[in-house]
Amino acid sequence: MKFSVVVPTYNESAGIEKLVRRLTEVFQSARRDGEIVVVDDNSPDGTGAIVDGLEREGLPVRCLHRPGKMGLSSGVIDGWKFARPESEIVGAMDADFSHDERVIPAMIAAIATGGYDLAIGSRYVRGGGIENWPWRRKITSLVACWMARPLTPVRDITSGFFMVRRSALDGVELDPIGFKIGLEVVMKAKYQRYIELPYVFVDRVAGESKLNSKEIVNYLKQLGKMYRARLAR
Ligand SMILES: Nc1nc2c(ncn2[C@@H]2O[C@H](COP(=O)(O)OP(=O)(O)OP(=O)(O)O)[C@@H](O)[C@H]2O)c(=O)[nH]1
Ligand SMILES: [Mg+2]
Repeated sequence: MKFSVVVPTYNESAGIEKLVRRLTEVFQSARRDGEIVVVDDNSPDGTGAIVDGLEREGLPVRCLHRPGKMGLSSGVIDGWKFARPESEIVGAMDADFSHDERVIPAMIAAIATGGYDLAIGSRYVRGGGIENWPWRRKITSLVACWMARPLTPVRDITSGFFMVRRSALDGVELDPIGFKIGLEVVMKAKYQRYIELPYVFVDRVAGESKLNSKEIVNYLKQLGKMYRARLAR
């Protein structure tokens, strides 16, 4: 099964080339036909031009250029539309090496042959974890996940690292609010079985964080909408 991984970027020039090369190696050694779709929001640091150069070099990557900073979730959604039509699996990961690309073959196998429709990279199942985050961020993350527990049994609901059978998204309207596209997919996609596969999250090694208090408010708004929809039903 072919797949496309969407990597949204804003000012990720410090790491994007290394990430694309690493992903290419992972795809090759797992003998999987994967495409990398970078969605760049006209990063002032030239991330998009670097990706165009890698595409010209023949690496399995294409860049969707958007005119300005339009948000992580909307980037992932646009990237899925831009992904080659042959890809039956689509997914998302961050550009800052927080998400372990070596888990991707297991995610693809879970969907292609394991009978799952959704594979989520998870910090909160056995074998998963977080390295070098300050305790304050760890607690914020745990509270964020805990707040969604009445809605879903998924443990790492704020994970931005996952793969999904593309057909599960057909006709599904995803709200591009904020950072948590994974929550939208878990709550709205049409899937039967999901699996959480462990990985160890490492804090970004290069570039600057784009997570700010506005995104925390967006997450609360997003959850609020979902609780209201649940109550209405
Ligand atoms: N295209 C696009 N990408 C974005 C935008 N905001 C964030 N990103 C990307 O989304 C990914 C996640 O952003 P991060 O800044 O790493 O957010 P985080 O992981 O919650 O926080 P840190 O790891 O502490 O930086 C990265 O690849 C960013 O470059 C945006 O507005 N547009
Ligand atoms: Mg990050």
